[in-house]
Amino acid sequence: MDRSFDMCSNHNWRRLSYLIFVFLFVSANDAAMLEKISTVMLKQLKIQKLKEKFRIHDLDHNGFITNHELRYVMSTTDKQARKIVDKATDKQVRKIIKAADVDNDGQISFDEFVKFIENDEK
Ligand SMILES: [Ca+2]
Ligand SMILES: [Ca+2]
Repeated sequence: MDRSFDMCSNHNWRRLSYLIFVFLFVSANDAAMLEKISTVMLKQLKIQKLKEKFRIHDLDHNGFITNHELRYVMSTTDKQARKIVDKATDKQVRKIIKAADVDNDGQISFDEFVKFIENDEK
């Protein structure tokens, strides 16, 4: 129930963004403006995607990913990750958390998650 509602609102969100994008695209007439709009839209879409990703990992939806949540999600969503996680020690999982954990509170907030993924993509 909860999940289907989420999917529905994501769908609406995408549709709305697309319509806004088309509207701005048509009404803007200089190249610099167009470029600016597409950059903003891309960034928003990216953040939306990251939010979905973050939510999958944040099992109790308290806004933070803990050691336990990361371990659990990694072991259930990805076969390859499961192999690694099965072998990984708590210490290794903590290492992943630590790599992303900027304020050292032992869990990953959304901001930390975004930064971590962005660094990963570079
Ligand atoms: Ca959590
Ligand atoms: Ca943190």
